Amino acid sequence: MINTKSFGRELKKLGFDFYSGVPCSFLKNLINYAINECEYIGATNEGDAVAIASGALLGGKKPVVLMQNSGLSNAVSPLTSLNYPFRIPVLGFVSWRGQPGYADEPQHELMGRITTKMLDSMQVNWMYLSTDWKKAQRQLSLAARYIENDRPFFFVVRSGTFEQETLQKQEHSFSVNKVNVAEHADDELPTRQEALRVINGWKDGKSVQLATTGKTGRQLYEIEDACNNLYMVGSMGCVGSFGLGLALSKPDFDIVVIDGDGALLMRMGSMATIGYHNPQNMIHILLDNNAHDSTGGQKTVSHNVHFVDIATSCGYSKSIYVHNLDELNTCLEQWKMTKGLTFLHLKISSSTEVQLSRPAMKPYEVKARLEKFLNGNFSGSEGEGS
Ligand SMILES: Cc1ncc(C[n+]2csc(CCOP(=O)(O)OP(=O)(O)O)c2C)c(N)n1
Repeated sequence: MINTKSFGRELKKLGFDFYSGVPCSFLKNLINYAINECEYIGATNEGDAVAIASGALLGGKKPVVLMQNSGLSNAVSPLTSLNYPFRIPVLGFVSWRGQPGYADEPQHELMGRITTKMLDSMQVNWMYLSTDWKKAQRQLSLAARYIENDRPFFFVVRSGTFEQETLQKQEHSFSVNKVNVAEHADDELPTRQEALRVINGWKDGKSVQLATTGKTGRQLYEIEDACNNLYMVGSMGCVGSFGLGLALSKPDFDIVVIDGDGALLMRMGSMATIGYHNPQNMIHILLDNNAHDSTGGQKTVSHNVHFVDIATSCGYSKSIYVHNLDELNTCLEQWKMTKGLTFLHLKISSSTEVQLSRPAMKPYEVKARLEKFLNGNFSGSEGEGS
């Protein structure tokens, strides 16, 4: 068995001190260590944990994700369509429930057989974590080298790998909503392009715009490609979690998350995590066209959902229904002055623009450019525009 504290401190020495995950009993001692001695963001879903960790990486952290192998399936979308194309390395620990030859419950049997095959298929480098301390130390150094080369690395963890680590603290604080503005007028239904132009007008040398999967990113790119933009081409639904990880790790930057109704509905659990952790420097804007516009305009059920109330009950400090572009502009102006985790819900028209170009840069080039911006290597006007 490995002494969990020594292992965690070894990880810390290598720079890994930011964790996100969903618990597994095989990993509970490492999770307890992370809660006791590091920053641990408990996610509602393993895919969101990967996205939170990925945002934190852009913010300069070396993040770790912890998950049961059942949850690896939840993480496939970001691992294949965020971490892979953007070359965002995270260090993962995935438990090995259902290890062939060992008695386990039936729901783990198949996943136990395919866990490492799934990692291989996703081109994630991995190793079984040794229970021998010296070997485990060497494995960690090797993993750190993979991470330095922008590739994720996962350890597959067997039962009984970590010695007991007792949980020292459990947080029970509350994030409380202070402003809730409900719908009280007719919607003017601007186009997505008009809404994005207003949002983009508030971009400055200290803000980052994260645009959700599909046409939102493509349209923002058309309006203005900029070093402080990130177009989330894949990993639908992950933009909020990614924004959370970035906002927490870069508190001096304003993080503007631009979401779609289909995407937000896909991973709505992330709002609970965002609301709880409540980064003051994040605004979450939902452009709601009641459709999956990017894939042909199929209806979503967003017309039946009160997002402002959901954000309110999740603990967003301010949650505001926005009826038109003037209100959107006013909200952004006020947010620039007062900050606080804010949710804006704007209904937009469902009419789709004919042809939108796609970012000419590769996702990993967009990431590298944003990292450079966040590290202050762009100056003056460069930081504000293309
Ligand atoms: C996990 C996953 N499922 C499905 C898709 C395909 N897809 C890409 S964009 C999109 C629609 C997104 O809808 P919404 O967030 O409402 O934005 P809109 O297209 O309306 O701008 C879908 C279904 C995907 N990329 N990833």
